[in-house]
Amino acid sequence: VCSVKPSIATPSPLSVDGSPNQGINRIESLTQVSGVLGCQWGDEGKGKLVDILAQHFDIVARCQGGANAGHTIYNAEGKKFALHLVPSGILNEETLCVIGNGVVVHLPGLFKEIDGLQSNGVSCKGRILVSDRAHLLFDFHQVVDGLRESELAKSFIGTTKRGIGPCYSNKVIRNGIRVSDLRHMDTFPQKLDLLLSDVASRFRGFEYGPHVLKEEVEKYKRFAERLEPFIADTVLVVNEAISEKKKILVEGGQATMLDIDFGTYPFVTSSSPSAGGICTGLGIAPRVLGDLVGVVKAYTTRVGSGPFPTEILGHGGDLLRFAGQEFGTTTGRPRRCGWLDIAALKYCCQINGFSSLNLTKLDVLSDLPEIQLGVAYKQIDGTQIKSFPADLRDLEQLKVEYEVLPGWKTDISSVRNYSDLPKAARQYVERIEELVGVPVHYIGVGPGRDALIYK
Ligand code: 2SA
Ligand code: GDP
Ligand code: MG
Repeated sequence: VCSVKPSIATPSPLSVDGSPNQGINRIESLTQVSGVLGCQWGDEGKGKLVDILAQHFDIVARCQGGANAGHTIYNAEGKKFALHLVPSGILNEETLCVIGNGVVVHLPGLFKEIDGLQSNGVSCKGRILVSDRAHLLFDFHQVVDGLRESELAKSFIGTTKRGIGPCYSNKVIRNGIRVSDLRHMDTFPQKLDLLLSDVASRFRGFEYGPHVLKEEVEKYKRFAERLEPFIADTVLVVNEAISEKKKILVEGGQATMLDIDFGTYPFVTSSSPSAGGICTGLGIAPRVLGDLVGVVKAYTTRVGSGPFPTEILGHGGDLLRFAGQEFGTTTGRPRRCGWLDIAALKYCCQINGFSSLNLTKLDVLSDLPEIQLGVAYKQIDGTQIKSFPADLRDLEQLKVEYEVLPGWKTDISSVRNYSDLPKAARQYVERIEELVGVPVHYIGVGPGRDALIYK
């Protein structure tokens, strides 16, 4: 299996003969408001593409999810950063990073992330804005996340235990606490007391009393002071930037197959990582949204429970996991691995209307003698299933029809031109394009910034 040592350069603006290269054309032709979204069950490598594209955008914005996300990127010196709440544009000094209203924000986590970035020489001052409408995710949400998972016993979801579901529950039930509430410390204790009392009455093991509230309120008074310079009406900021013709890149967390509506419910996250989540999570109009790039791994991974039709169990799955270093960026959990699932990818493209795809981690398949491609779903009686099943039982019972393609058995991690890829690798990419009907414009051949082929 080929090694995955990151290389360090950023994409060169000029090709060897001095003409602008394909990469810059691809990036510069992206629309004023563009987005990068996950096509599978997360960890497709969205962070890497966002970091690369961010060099050509004024703002990078997150619109949903929270610190459940784990986006791994490398700076120009090859130093690794794992981001959770801070958008992956942060390594580009000119980029403003926006945490939109649809994000759930755990302040201790955010501050820790900012401190970590600053101690590694990344300046965050004046470069991160947090929406005054975003909901605050408290430590107790994380505790509740764990308690709910324990209650579910064998049917646990496999959440990241970062409190995401419980925080969005409070938002939807309408007793959540928002960033703007930090400006009203007179009513803040009462709101927090209601939430904590509610948890204490629901979960017997949850200890709660006046001392706990007092401590938490004191902590949040300090947090409120520290957060103040970051707080903004990001709806206004983003819309004004759009009027001023600035370029905005939206960074999706998780992915469509984990979407609360379109994913494999209930084994999903609690937000909308699909196109619709961009408008509700940032407060921008659908008509300003332009290109959406779907990020899809050359195989499939999933962390947590739930249906996974093309999963490879046993040794084959272990091989892919180690070749691709498939371990959770946030929790370190081993990711389940399987073949690329075209039926799920088509469903995802239908929902999001991608203008192009970024096929990532093609290098990871380099040692395989042959590659399987899940091309369709069939019922047990052999009839083809036309749409992605909503029903978990249908998903568990279906059969996947596979095509077998030849492997290339060559290290491709230093290839930078599409025409230099081995024929079998090009065949694999082109078969995917043909089946899905969306062009692949970017191909990842390593984790580093320059390990990208523009097609
Ligand atoms: P949650 O915590 O409520 O959002 O979990 C619900 C489901 O969503 C999945 N989920 C993820 N899947 C892949 N990657 C995620 N981020 C981390 C990463 C995950 C990690 O980048 O590696 O470190 O484990 C992510 N976040 C949520 C989760 O596994 C549940 O299936
Ligand atoms: P995200 O959540 O979609 O941003 O993805 P993660 O960062 O959680 O996981 C993707 C992992 O794959 C990270 O460790 C990346 O550094 C790495 N990665 C991204 N693209 C490539 C690629 O093309 N090849 C290889 N080998 N690794 C990649
Ligand atoms: Mg991730």
